[in-house]
Amino acid sequence: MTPHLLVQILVNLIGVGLIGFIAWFHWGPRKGVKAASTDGRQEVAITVAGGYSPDIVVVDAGRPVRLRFTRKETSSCTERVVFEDFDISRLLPTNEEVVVDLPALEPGEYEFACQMGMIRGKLVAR
Ligand SMILES: [Cu+2]
Repeated sequence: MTPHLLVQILVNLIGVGLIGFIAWFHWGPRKGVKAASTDGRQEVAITVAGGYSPDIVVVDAGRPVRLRFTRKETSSCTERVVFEDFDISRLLPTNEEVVVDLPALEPGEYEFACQMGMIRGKLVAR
């Protein structure tokens, strides 16, 4: 085996590894972010910029939830966040924190999205 061939094999292996990493990064299992607890209420801050970050929020079922949205962009796409399950629709002015309080949740998944439903996130209550 010539050193040249060895380098080629190495380069190919790195390439395959990178592809694997990218696939895992985009499509691999996502755990979501657990809401922090402060005196009985669970809170999580969500940044809105081309998407919701985090876009999966894990909360305890049976306790009220407070979400703090801050939209860091001016794109009209995300100017509203809609929680269909709760009949909640809030305007998110750029760089202003908007608090969304939700009642204690039954275990399950609750989606939120921009008004056109293009950008999505979800609450997972356990
Ligand atoms: Cu949108």
